[in-house]
Amino acid sequence: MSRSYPPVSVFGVPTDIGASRRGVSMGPEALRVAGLVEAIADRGIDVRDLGDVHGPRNPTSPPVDGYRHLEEVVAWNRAVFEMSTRELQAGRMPILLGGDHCLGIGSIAAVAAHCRATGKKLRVLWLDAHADFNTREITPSGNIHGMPVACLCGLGPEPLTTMAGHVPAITPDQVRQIGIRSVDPGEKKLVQEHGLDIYDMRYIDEVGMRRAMEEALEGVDADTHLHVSFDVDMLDPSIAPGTGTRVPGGINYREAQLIMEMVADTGCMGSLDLVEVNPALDKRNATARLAVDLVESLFGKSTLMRD
Ligand code: 5AB
Ligand code: MN
Ligand code: MN
Ligand code: MN
Repeated sequence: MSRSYPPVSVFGVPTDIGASRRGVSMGPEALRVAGLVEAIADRGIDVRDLGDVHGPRNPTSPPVDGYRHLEEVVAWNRAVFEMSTRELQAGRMPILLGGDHCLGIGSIAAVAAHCRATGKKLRVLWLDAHADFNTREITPSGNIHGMPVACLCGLGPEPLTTMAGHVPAITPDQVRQIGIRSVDPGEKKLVQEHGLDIYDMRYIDEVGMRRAMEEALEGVDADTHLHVSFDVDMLDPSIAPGTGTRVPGGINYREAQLIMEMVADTGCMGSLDLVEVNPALDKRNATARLAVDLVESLFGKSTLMRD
C-alpha cells in the first residue's frame, strides 16, 4: 500500500466523569491490553504512547442545574484540549483513549482551533448510537457525555462552549453522524432545528452502509482534516457488550469494517477518539479487542491490495 500516515500520539483519559455508570475510566488500559499501540506500529506507523492525562476524581454526585460534575468535566476537557493541541501542533495525529464521550469536547475543540489556524476544512464523523445533542434544559440524565455535539455547536455551559477560543467551535454542517438509533424527545427537536446530518439505522438499513458512507464523506478532499469520534456503542451490543449505554439494533461487524475502510481510503483522518469502552461490563475484553481490530482497518489494513 502506498498510503502514508502522519506520526501518531496515543494518550489515555481515564475518567467516567460525564457518565452516571462507572467503569469507562478503565477504558484506556483495556485498549492498551488489547494491543492498540502494537497494532498501529505493525501497520508501519510511527506511534508513541504518551501515557495518561490527569484530572479530578469522580465524586458521583447528582446533577446541579442540569449538569452532573460540570466542574470536573471542564477540568478533564481542558487537559484533553492541551494534549491534543500540543500533538496537532507537532504535526502528529492525536488518538484519545477514553474515557466517556464528554471528552470529545476537548479533543474536537482542539482540532477546530487547529483547523482555523492552518486553514484546513474540518469534517467530524460521529460514530454513535446517540446524537449526543442534549442541553441542560432537555437532558433526561444530566450526563454531559450526552451533550458534546451540542456544546461544540455552541449550546451549553460557557466553559465548554468557549474551549476552542471561538464560539461555536464547529457548525452542524461540519458533522455527519452514523449509527444513530437513540435520540431523546427534546433532543429530536433540537437536532432537527440545527439541521444535523444524521445517518440513522433506518437509513443505513434502507440504502446500505456503502451509500451512507459515500454521502457522509462527500466533499472530503486533500484540504480536509477528518476527525473520527468513535463511541463503541455504535456497534451492536452482541459484538460490543462492554459499554454502558447499549442500544439494540446497531452496526454489525462488516458494516463497521466498511466504515473504517472507507475512512482509510480518504487518507484524510487527522485525529481519532475511541470512547465509552467499559471493561467492567465487557466479556474478556471483547469490545476493546474489536475496537483495535477496527482501528487496524482505519489505518488501511485490508484483505487484498486495492491500490
Ligand atoms: B453517549 C442519553 N441520551 O443524554 C442521555 O454514550 C444517553 O456518549 C447519552 O453517546 C449517551 O443521557 C451518551 C439518554
Ligand atoms: Mn457518544
Ligand atoms: Mn453513545
Ligand atoms: Mn455511552
